Amino acid sequence: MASATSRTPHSPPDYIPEAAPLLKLVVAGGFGVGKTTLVQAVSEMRSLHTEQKMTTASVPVDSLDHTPDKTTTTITMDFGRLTLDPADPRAPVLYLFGTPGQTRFHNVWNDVTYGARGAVLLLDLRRPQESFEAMDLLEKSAIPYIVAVNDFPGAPYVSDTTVREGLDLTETTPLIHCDARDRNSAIDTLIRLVQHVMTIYRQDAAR
Ligand SMILES: Nc1nc2c(ncn2[C@@H]2O[C@H](COP(=O)(O)OP(=O)(O)O)[C@@H](O)[C@H]2O)c(=O)[nH]1
Ligand SMILES: [Mg+2]
Repeated sequence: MASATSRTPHSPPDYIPEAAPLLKLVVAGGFGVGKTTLVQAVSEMRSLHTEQKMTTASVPVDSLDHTPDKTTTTITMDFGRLTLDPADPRAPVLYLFGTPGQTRFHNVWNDVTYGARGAVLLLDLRRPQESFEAMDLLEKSAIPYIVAVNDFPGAPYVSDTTVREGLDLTETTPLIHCDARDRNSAIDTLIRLVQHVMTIYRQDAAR
C-alpha cells in the first residue's frame, strides 16, 4: 500500500492510471472538529472548500468556544485528492469529500455521501456530542467508517475503552487518534480507513 515516498507533498502522478481504483471517501463529524483541516492537509491538488465567512447570524448556532480562531464555515463541502502510492499504478486514488458539520446543512448530506465507500468520523473529545448526528447519518447510510479522535490540546483524557462504550462502537469499528493538521497523521488515518473498507469488501465478497 502507501510508501513513505508517497508522502512527499505535491508529488502526484501527472495522470491517474486507468488501473487505479478510485475510492470516494467522506470526512464527517461535527462543527469545528477538523474536517476541512484534514482534507487540506492531505490533498495533493489544491483542495477545494466552499467556505463562507461566518456572520453574526451564526453566533447563536455555531459555538466557537473551542475554536476561537475559526472565521469560516463549510456550507456544502471540501474536496481533495490523494494518490496513495504514485509509484504503484494499482494503488487507490482517494477522492475526499468533507461534509458540512451543522445540522441545518444536512439536506446536502445525501449528495455529498452518494457513492462513498467509507468515511472517517472525526471526534473532538472536548465536545463529542457534536459528532453524534454525523455518526447516526453514517449508520443510516450503511457507509463503513472508522472513528478518529482529533487530539486537540486541552482535550480531556478519555480511554479508548470509554470512548468505545460512549459511542457504542462495534468491536470491528476501528478507533484511532490523529492530528488533522499533520499530513502524515492524516494520511495514516486514511490508510486505516482504506484497510477497513477493503476488509469489509472482502468479507462481503466471500459471503
Ligand atoms: N490544535 C488543533 N487545532 C486543530 C486541529 N484540527 C483542526 N484545528 C483547528 O480547529 C479549527 C476548526 O477546524 P476546521 O477544519 O475548520 O473544522 P471543520 O468545521 O470540521 O471543517 C481550525 O481553526 C483548525 O485550525 C488539531 O488537530 N489540533
Ligand atoms: Mg469545514
